[in-house]
Amino acid sequence: METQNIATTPFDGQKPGTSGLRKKVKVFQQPHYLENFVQAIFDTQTDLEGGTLVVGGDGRYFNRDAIQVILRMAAANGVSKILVGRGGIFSTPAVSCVIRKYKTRGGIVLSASHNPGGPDEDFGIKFNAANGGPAPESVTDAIYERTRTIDRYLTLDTPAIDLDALGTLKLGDAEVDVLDPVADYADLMESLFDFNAIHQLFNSGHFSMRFDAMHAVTGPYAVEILENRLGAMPGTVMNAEPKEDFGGGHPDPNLAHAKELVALTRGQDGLDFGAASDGDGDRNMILGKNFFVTPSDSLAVLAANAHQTPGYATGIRGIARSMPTSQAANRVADFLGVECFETPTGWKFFGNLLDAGRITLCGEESFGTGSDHVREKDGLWAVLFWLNLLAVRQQSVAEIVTDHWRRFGRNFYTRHDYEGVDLEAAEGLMDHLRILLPSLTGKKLGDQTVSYADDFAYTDPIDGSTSERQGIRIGFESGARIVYRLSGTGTAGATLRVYLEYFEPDPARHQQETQTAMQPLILIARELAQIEARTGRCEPDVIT
Ligand code: G16
Repeated sequence: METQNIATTPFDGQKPGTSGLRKKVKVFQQPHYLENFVQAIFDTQTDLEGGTLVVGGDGRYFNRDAIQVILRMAAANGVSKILVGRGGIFSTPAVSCVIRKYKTRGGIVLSASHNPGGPDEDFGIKFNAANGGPAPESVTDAIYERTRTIDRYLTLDTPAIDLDALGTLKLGDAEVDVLDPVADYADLMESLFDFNAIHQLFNSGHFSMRFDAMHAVTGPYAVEILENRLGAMPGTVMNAEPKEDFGGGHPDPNLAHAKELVALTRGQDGLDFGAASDGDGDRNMILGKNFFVTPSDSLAVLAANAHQTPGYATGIRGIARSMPTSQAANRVADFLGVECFETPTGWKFFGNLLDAGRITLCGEESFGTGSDHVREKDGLWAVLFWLNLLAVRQQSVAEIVTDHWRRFGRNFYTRHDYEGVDLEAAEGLMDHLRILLPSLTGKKLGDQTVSYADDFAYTDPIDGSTSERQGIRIGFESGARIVYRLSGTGTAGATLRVYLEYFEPDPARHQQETQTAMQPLILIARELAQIEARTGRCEPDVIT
């Protein structure tokens, strides 16, 4: 079959953000737009020629079309074998699992994660390296540079191939293996957690739970693992059927977007356990009866209890958290006598530490938790970890977390998001803070004294690469912190994120309501950044 060499010209703005290239579907549907980016991957990742590539996505609108384009281009660019999930489906952690299990040279993941899907909504694409993790900045920068000069792409003139039947097909000189997207991932989960103990918990007659797949990719994974393998009641997985538009919802597992699930955990008859995952299955939210576990606390609790699960029975080597994530994990690391790293936002920054064996667990405030079992954050993994702890500790979610606070103190934590803010106004706000930074140390703001103020910069301890301007940090003598960042995953205007944290050692004060307890710090943060004056917003759109 003859390779077609198609002439093209560059598009502006194909620079990957926090997690790949995310744009509106309509942007991706422009002739040559997707092709240019994909060709830039093949032109820069020359190892892929003659190797195996994994391709899959979260099933959102445009997933199927994009996969056909990528398969043809992969074959035309000399990839010898392509592993693709049935129906074009793979969750993000499953792609990572499959890359590692079959030792492929990388993977292409199609997802805009927790962003809504549909013809007028979002789409995304990212490249994962041979370690199974998101490409580091050196690679995404190279891909971006290539998109700026691209003048042709390679493809084949073939009809769409059938992705709905398992088996091996020929595409040009390449072989396409259509795989069960769930099996390898489910086996990996079974190797890490005590499935017998969880099975007994499910059959004890005194445990109720729901997992909300939010009509996104984890539906089939959760049904297989929770209902088929672990014996949870049919229907335990709600919104289990993946839909191209996520049923019109916003597949972001947080208190604002998983309302139906949250309501089921409330009240006297509330569920004992509720959990949810996002569009592509890498995020998680953990709820107990009338209880929300912040992602920062979740990381700290998992780290403190990891030895109680089979996969981590020998202990953990170290922990990493993204900079805006609370410092609760640091306290556990100190107690365990292991290292704790503070990295910029973005899962890609954990890759080197995981590969070098410096850390076992890592997590982010943005509902992401994971370990060295793959190189992506992993929603169902976190859910199974919690279920394993509930089963062996025979305690409720609230008991486990409040016990944790008693042992380590509580890091009160909240994030306030101002979405769809005018880009110039948001950048002006950040510049204003940058100008203030040198004058802040020693200054009193409200009842807090600033102990440091900087624009976070990170030097990777493994390869020495540096990343600057990763968010404004203002630390106070009390241990409290305010962090300001602009999101790198949005597709419209800017999203200002304000992360707030303060430490409370006294158990008598651990039960306060978070927003009330944090009000003084919230006011300091708003005033310092002149949020209302600069953005016109007096309240955040989303509070988590
Ligand atoms: C992505 C990244 C995460 C990051 C999150 C939020 O998550 O993989 O590492 O924490 O975005 O980023 P931002 O604050 O820049 O919007 P996901 O689930 O969208 O892939």
